[in-house]
Amino acid sequence: MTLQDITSRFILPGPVVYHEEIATGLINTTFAITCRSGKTETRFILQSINSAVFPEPEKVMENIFHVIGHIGTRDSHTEQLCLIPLLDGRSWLKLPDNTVWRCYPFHENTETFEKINSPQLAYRAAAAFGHFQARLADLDPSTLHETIPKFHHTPTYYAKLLAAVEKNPVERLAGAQAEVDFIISQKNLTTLLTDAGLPQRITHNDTKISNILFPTNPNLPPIVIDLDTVMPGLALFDFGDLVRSAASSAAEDEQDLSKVYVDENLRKALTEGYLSTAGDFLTPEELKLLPVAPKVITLELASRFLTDHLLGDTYFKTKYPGHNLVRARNQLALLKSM
Ligand code: GN1
Ligand code: MG
Repeated sequence: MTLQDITSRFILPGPVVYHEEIATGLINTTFAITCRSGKTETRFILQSINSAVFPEPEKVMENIFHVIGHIGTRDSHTEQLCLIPLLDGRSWLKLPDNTVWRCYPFHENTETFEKINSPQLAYRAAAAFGHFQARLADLDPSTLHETIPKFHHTPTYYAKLLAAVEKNPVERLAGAQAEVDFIISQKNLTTLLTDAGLPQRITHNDTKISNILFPTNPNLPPIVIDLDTVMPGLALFDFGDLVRSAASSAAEDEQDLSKVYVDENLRKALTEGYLSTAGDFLTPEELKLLPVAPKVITLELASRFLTDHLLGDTYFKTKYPGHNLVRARNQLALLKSM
């Protein structure tokens, strides 16, 4: 099936005259497509869901549809989040091979960042993620599917790393032993969030800084994107992952580890921004564990990248050999600075 066959199923303003791949995400395949109608050109995001990562992609779409609908009843800014319907009235296209495609409006005049260095942007991003959680606080978490079981269950990732070490299927262990040993030395961190009896909420679960669109007009609120992992979770997973990605002084795959450390000004701004919108619903137990959450999630990501390296790079997209090992080392450098 060609891209043209796929786009012809959606209600778009005209034929697609141009497309380009956006290769920043680590999981899905994403295109920016341009449709022409008369003299007007309009861009859209067309994306297929990685069914190796999300074995039931339609459940991902049901979650997104449900969450967008719920937010729509509470917030007038719903143009921020919407799905372009298909000609048959559905909201996503399922192909016989289990591939699912969806189409979103392209938000023009916005920017994304792999890293930021502005406390103002950090504050705004964190407030947007907190606001996202707040708007879903009255939706029963059990109404959403757990599309990737135990997605932020850090002890499970720790166990998966040990299994990969044991198996060493592509014989990369020797080059990664120091990183494995360091993660093992941090085992006590793995259970701090999951075993604390914190309340289940609906969370975003992928709050990295590149999943926020910043309008170039600073008076407009940032837009939370990539709702694929919206599902039941802990509020602190989102906060921890946000600090992990947005308070880092360098991109997630910076190789010069002397450049990788947590920027305390950014961390402070993220904490204040998050509490400005989430402070009202967080429990005292959640507030108590807030400072440690970034460490747990950074260790989790280091474990995930290292496991994928040891298993031969089957999960995260890589751009060069050893990319996942670079990411793991980067995350461990970040962890050590926290
Ligand atoms: C993946 O697809 P993307 O790039 O938004 C991953 C996240 C990781 C992130 C690390 C479904 O997110 O959990 O934190 O890479 N998503 C999934 O960059 O595994
Ligand atoms: Mg994602």
